[in-house]
Amino acid sequence: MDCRITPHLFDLPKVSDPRGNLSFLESEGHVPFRVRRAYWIYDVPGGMYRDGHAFRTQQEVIIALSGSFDVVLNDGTGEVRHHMARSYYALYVPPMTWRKIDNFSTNAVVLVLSSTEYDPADYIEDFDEYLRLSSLTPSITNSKNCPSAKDTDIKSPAPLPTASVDDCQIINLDKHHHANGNLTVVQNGDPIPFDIQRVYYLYDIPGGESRGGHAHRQLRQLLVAMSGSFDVVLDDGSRQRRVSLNRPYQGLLVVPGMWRELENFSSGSVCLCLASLHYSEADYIRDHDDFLSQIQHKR
Ligand code: T46
Repeated sequence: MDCRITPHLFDLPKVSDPRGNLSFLESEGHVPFRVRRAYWIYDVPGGMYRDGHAFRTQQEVIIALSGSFDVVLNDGTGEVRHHMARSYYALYVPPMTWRKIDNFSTNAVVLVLSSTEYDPADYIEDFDEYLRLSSLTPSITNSKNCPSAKDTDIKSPAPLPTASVDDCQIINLDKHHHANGNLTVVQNGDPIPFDIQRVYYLYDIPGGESRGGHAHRQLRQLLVAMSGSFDVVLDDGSRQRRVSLNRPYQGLLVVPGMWRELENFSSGSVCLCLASLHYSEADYIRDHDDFLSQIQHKR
């Protein structure tokens, strides 16, 4: 694991699968800080740019979920351009780094994981001011940046809670309109009722594919169609409900104790999941009969 405090690209896990590929990042694991906020930029007209700025304290990790764009860093000695075009690598950007994003392809989607909640006072919008402040800022040691083990990891299976398909809600997320692309943000606890411990996404999905038949014992998730569309079929053991997702500013909150299948993926779709726990196979029930018998046992 690379813990440098300098900006750097790093590889993400890529689980290759004929049903579509999957990559994931864990807070204070692959992401070398505690994730407090995730936001995504989409509907950017091809060729457009987002203005440059630096953050006083915010660290971030930037990923191309779809399409491509360039992240351009400038510490005052010249520009360093990172072309972001693959969903299985990410760019770490430390605080006090001037960065802009440009050269958006059509249908590009940027995912940013941030170490801070939104705070306009953290922005430095003027490049000369940035240069002045960065000359005064002492260099940061890398030790506090290194990942540590999380006590949210599941060690042994928890009992399966009972839930209703009606407990899974559609959450309409804010859409910040901008001529250079729209932006949607989710912070820990707002509007999701959990902290983001893990982010994973499904991509390169052949049109018409299905995946995901299982239930979780404790995991809470927000599923978002970052691109394209798909259906989520929820099953609480008594009733089924089908929810179609097709907007990057709409999420489906899936509660524990719910069997779910993802179906009817459109070509080019990308499914983002913000998850309340690190990955643990102990949290899965992957056999439907086993799920039904555990649910019926409780009713
Ligand atoms: C869900 C649906 C919608 C990891 O190592 N870390 C992770 O964070 C994830 C999500 C997966 N993996 C490994 C475990 C498997 O070896 O990636 C492989 C594929 O995962 P899985 O078979 O669980 O993929 P899906 O599409 O059936 O389910 C996934 C999520 O696991 C699940 O939580 O709700 O997407």
